Amino acid sequence: MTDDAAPAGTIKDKLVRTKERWAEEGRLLTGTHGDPDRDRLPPGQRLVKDWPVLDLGIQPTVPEAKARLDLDGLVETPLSLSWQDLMAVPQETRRNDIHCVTQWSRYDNYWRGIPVRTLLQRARPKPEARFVAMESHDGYTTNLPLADLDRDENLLATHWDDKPLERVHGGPLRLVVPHLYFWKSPKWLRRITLIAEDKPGFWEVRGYHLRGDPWMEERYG
Ligand SMILES: Nc1nc2c(c(=O)[nH]1)N[C@H]1C(S)=C(S)[C@@H](COP(=O)(O)O)O[C@H]1N2
Ligand SMILES: [Mo]
Repeated sequence: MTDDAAPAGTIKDKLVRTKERWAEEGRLLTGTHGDPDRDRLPPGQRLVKDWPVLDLGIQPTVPEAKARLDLDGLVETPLSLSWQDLMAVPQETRRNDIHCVTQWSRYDNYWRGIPVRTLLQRARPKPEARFVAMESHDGYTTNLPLADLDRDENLLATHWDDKPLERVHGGPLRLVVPHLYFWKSPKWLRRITLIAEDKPGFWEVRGYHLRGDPWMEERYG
């Protein structure tokens, strides 16, 4: 491993433009709603067996010595955790399906990591905190309602299939919020900031939905 969080790549401008056009055209919309109690695949999605890599093209190497996670903003106790601090938090496992807005879904992903709720309970959100803004080592940003982050199934994943999470999939630390489209699950996560008003991230300012529920087809908005 290198001793710095070195970016390895450049932004894929073509991918960004294509996805902006999809948002303008409302591509892939079926105009229906899915029922997660009845169907396993959300509307307009297609099942894959492999695990695609999807990002802006900058895949930073984040050595564990430099991996920090800050949880700040509208909290009583801001946290700034080193890798050692993070590894001292009890880990749990989850199994879930993931759904990318570019149409692929993948079933039965087996994660290990830190429950988001453990850290939220330590930081203690203030009553006026209603949204979160997140930032990653590649410069990627995305946002969520706090209620969508504060869920039992959400993990700060360090492992996938009992192996350390690969760099291309966001290792050493990524968020997994399985009930929303996968662009709401930032890889190489660096900071979570609780805020009062919603703040659109990278894809949200380019036509993508503020919340992103795949069952409601909240692709664009
Ligand atoms: N830091 C970062 N996180 C990111 C992205 C990104 O470009 N940068 N892309 C998002 C998108 S669009 C998807 S579909 C998933 C893809 O994760 P994967 O490459 O592990 O499949 O990561 C999300 N998280
Ligand atoms: Mo995506």
